[in-house]
Amino acid sequence: MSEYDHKKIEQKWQDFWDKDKTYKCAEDPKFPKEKRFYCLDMFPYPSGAGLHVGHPEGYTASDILSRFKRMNNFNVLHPMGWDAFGLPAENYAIKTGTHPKKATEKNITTFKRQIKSIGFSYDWDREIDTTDPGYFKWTQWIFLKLFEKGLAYEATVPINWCPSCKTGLANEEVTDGACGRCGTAVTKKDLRQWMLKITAYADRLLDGLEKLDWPEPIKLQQKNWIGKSIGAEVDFKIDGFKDVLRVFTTRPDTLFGATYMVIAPEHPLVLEITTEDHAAEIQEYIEKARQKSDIEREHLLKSKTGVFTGAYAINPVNNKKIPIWISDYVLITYGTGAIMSVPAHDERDFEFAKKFELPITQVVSKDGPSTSSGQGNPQELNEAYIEEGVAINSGQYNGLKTEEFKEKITKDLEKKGLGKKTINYKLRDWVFSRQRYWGEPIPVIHCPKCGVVGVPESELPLKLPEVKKYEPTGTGESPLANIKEWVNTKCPKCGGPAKRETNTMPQWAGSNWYFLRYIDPKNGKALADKEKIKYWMPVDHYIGGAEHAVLHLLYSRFWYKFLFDIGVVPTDEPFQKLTNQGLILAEDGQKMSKSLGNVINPDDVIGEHGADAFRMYEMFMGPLEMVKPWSMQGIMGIRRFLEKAWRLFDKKIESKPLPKNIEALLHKTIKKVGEDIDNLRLNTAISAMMILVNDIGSLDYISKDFAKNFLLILAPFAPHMTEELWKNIGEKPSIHRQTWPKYNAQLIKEEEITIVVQVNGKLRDNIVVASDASEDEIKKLAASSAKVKTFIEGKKIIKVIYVPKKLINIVVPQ
Ligand code: ANZ
Ligand code: ZN
Repeated sequence: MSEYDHKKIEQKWQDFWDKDKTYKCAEDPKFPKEKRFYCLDMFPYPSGAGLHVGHPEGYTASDILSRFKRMNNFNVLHPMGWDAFGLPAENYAIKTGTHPKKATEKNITTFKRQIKSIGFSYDWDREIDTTDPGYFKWTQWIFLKLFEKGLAYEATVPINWCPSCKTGLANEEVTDGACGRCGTAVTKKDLRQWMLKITAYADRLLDGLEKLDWPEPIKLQQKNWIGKSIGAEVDFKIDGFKDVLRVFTTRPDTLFGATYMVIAPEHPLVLEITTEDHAAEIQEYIEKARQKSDIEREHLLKSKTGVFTGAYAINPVNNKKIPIWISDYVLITYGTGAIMSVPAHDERDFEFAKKFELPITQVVSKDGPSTSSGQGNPQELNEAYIEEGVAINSGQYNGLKTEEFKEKITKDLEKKGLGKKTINYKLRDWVFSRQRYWGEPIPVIHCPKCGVVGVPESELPLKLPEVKKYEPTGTGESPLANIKEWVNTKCPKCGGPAKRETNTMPQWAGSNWYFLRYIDPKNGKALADKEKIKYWMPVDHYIGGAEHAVLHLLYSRFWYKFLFDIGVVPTDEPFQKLTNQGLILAEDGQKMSKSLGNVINPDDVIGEHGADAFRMYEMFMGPLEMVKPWSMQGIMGIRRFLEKAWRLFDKKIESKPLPKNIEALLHKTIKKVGEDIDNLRLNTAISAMMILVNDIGSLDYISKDFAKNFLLILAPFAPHMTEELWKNIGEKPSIHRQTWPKYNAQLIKEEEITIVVQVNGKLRDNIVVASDASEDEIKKLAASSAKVKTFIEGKKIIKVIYVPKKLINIVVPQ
């Protein structure tokens, strides 16, 4: 009896696949466009900690899918690379003085060794590294194009600033007011920045979501992030001033219920309108607000704070004088930085009004003035009524439904020059510069005469200069600013003395477009050949973590749409289908973390149980999208399955066919595994193969036909073991170049059962169904039998009794 020794097998076949270039892929004209398949993984950041068991979860799923597609005669592009710029390598450089490139290379080596040990079918000839100048030349090239088109621009803006990392951060990099990298509380700092005008694409980024086959929660997160709001801007006169206070509202129909105004502490009118007796209090409040992040300020549950300015506005619909307050729940960065408060119909306003005893006037009711809920004694509202409804207490507009009212009043205000229809977005332009060393230099030059000039394309890539110290200067300039020889240069336009931009790009830059570079990784003339892009794009299936719901996936879509606009790519959405893998937790059900000491190291698992067991276990843990805890027990179960499968091949392989029921089960399994892979239901595919192995275990022989078919369907899951057994049964490697087996539909059909159909306990018919037909199917079939119909037609069915695989009894009134 031979022993299943994964150590002997796995390395051997990995070497073979490397030499054989088994997974090499090219733009073969043999495969037309509809027979190519681009299966993409979210490429990893090669951290110092090495591969995490979460990485191979998505990678195994995409590998199984890629192998399956290849076996189904698809030309499959399945590449891997490294998202290697980023702060950890730089922080490590600061600590140890090691060049970030060195640390990065070392980490890549580790990651690559680990990934290769799992036997994925990547075409390694297409490997990319975002820190390679041959790669980032094109990241810089895209930036130059954005700059040429006015979509990359300079602005001095208050940005999120991490005092610990000493760098600016994008909104997307701030979590609950803290730096997403180090957790330090983020403050605001006015800095000159490079910005990308992603807002110019807001509508297209929104509309494009419609046609994508993505998980709904991800689409929703993107939608909310873009945050399109249709409403109106309305002008309120300020009592005693020439200035007007402009507000943005999504509910102009509630104007009659506006009982006070709130403006952001940073609003330019604050100091002007504040009366002397309130000045000190206002000053103090402004100071405090400055120290809070937007997220803290917006938090719904937070108790509201605010101060009265002493000034009043005039409500344009009823000329009532209403007080103007400042409060930090109004953000200067959204709308006009000022709101009309309608406490009866907005939760935040309601809470504020209660706290400061401001009047609450109900102006919308569920069903109009005639009902009890409509006649509001306003103080009776226990909470804001935020639903739409019918107008009350609104003068000539009473009785109008919310939608009509909104439209009508917006038009009326427009006529009087008091307002207009307005669309607002939550999406902000993207702060694109970082004051750090380890990123792509932004390829522009500042000339005192010509202004900002792009580095000529012929001078790309603009490489990073060597520096001695990697610490950011802390003044808001990157370490590059200290390298005079690099900074001082000539203006490409006028030839005069000029200075290089010293900011670098954020890590997102390189990961924005990497999937295009895999298509043509060595091209020196273009980011990728146009015909090849046309052939491969869009990505058919993208698999990765849900934590990229907004950042990476929104940025990539933005750049891709831009590349579409300048004619570089043929479509305007990069990723047709997206699947998110669920987090893998530690055995204790907690997140894996070094500090808890519960991290599972893939190297250990593979060493002990083998890559095939590791792969299959990760897929068997549960549905791919689900969050699930690791279990050593579980992986041992998979290992035992593989050993059992291995021992099947100790049996005699005979030319006689298998017993009919097993033959049928084999073909059913072929069908099920294929369908399951197509739908990424990999756990149930594995269960089906387990049942097959169990059932055939009772025989003392297997057939050649069984041997081949079984190995073929197991091959995408356990590529090493199946390759070895394929050779052992006398076939030529590689099994991974074979065609997916066809199942025999006839055989499956023969697996049928007969069900007795009764009406009120009397036999009326026999129906024949597939043995795996569902209860529902069987009930429907029974009810549609002509013989049965005559007894039940026109009668109410009281109940249907089903005895699985045997009998159905339909009970009707006698
Ligand atoms: C009056 C009103 C009455 C409002 C009502 C809502 C309900 P979205 O959907 O997020 O766009 N708002 C406007 N600018 C604001 C700012 N800078 N900071 C905080 N809140 C602001 O929300 C738009 C609504 O949020 C606006 O409509 C405004 O309150 C508030 F029954 O105006 B509303
Ligand atoms: Zn110049």
